[in-house]
Amino acid sequence: MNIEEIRQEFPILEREVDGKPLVYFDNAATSQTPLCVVNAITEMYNCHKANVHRGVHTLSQEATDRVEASREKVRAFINAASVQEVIFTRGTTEGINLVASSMGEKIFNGDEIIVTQMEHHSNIVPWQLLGQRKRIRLIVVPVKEDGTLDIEAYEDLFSDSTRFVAISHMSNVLGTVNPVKQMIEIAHAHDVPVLVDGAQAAPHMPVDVQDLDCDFYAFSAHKMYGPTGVGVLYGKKKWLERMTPYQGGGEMISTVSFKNTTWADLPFKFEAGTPDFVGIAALGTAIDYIQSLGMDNIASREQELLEYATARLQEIDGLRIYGTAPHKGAVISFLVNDINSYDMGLLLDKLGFAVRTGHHCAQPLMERYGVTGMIRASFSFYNTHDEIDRFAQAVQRVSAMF
Ligand code: C6P
Repeated sequence: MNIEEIRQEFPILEREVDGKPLVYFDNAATSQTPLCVVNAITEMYNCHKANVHRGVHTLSQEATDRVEASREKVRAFINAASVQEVIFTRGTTEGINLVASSMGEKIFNGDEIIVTQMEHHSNIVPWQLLGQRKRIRLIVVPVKEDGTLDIEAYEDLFSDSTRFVAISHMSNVLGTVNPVKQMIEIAHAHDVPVLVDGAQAAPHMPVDVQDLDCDFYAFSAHKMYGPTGVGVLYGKKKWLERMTPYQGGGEMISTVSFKNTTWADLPFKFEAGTPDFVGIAALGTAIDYIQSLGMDNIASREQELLEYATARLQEIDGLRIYGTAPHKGAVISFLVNDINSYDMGLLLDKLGFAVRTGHHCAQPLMERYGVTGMIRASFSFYNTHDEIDRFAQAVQRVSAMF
C-alpha cells in the first residue's frame, strides 16, 4: 500500500484544527470519504438524478441501473447468494430495527433473546422496544476481563424459550472480533436464527455471509468510506419471505386496493419510499475503492497500526487499555489514571487529535468495567506510524497536565 498516494484521495486529512495538523483517529464513528466516492455523488446529482424504479425516461433508467449495480456489488462484497437478500437501509441501526420489528412478529410472550454485554445500543434498544410490546426477556452473554465473550456461558444460556440471537461481529469499544461463525453454529443447533451487527467488521475484514451462515447481517456505508445515510441489511431469503414489511409506502407493493394490498418481490418489499439512490450508487463506488486496495491488505495494514499503537500507548504510566482480546480490530479504548475521558478528549482536540470520548453508545459495557466513559482511538489504513507517535506524545503531555 502506498499510504502517501492513498492519503491524497482524502483531502480532509490535509486540514488543520486550531492551527495543528488534523490526526483523525475516530474512524470507528465514521470513516473519511475518498475523492472517487465524492465524485460519484456529484456525478449522480449533475447527470443522473431521477427517482428510481419508477420512470421510463432515460434519467430514471440510469439512476435505477446505478442502484441495482450497487446492489450487485454489495452482494459480491459479502458473498450473499442473491441480490434479493440485499436490502438498502439508512444504516446498521435501521437494519436491526427492521429485523426486531418484522421478526418480532414471530417472538412471543415469555420468549428470550440472547445478546451480549458488549452490544452497541443499536443492538439492545430495538429488542427492548419489542419487549415493551411483548413480555420477552433479554439474556446477556458476559464479557470477560480481557474483552472476550464467555462462550461457555453463551452455550449455557440457551433454553427452550430462546427465539433469537443478536450479536456484534466486532465491538466498537473493545475491538474484540467475536467468534460469530462458532456462535451461529451453536444457535442453529438450537434452531435459533442469528443477526450479526457488522457495523465495525464490514469495513475492516472480509465478510462472507454464506460461510458465516448468519441469518441477518447489518452494516453502514459511512463507516466503510461511503456516503452517510445508507446501510445494508443482508437477510436469508427464507426469513425475508416469511417476514411482513417493516414500513409501508411506494415501491414495496405489488397491488394496492382498499380491501387488500400485496407485497412486491424481494428485496423491494423492505424498501418503502424513495431510497437514498445517490448514496446507494456512491456506496458501489466505495466498494470498488475498498476492493481496489484489497480487503486482506486493509486488514493487515490496520493490524500493524493496532500493534504499533498498543505498544506506544502501553509505555505511558497509568494508562489502561480496555480490550486486549487476541483477535481484535484496530480500536484502542483507554483511560489514564482517573482522568475524565471528556476532559482529555477536549485537550487532545486542541492539539489536533480527533478521538471519541464517553460511553460510545455502550453503557452496559461501561458498567461492566465500572467506568462512565473511555477515550477511543480507532484507526484506518490511511493513518500512519508518525501520527501514532505524535498521539502517544500528546496523551503523555495531556496526562501530565492533570
Ligand atoms: N458506532 C461509534 O462511534 P449507525 O449509527 O446506524 O451507522 O451504526 C450504529 C452502530 C451499530 N453497531 C455498532 C457496533 C456500532 O459501532 C455502531 C455505530 C459508532 O462507535 C457511532 S455510535
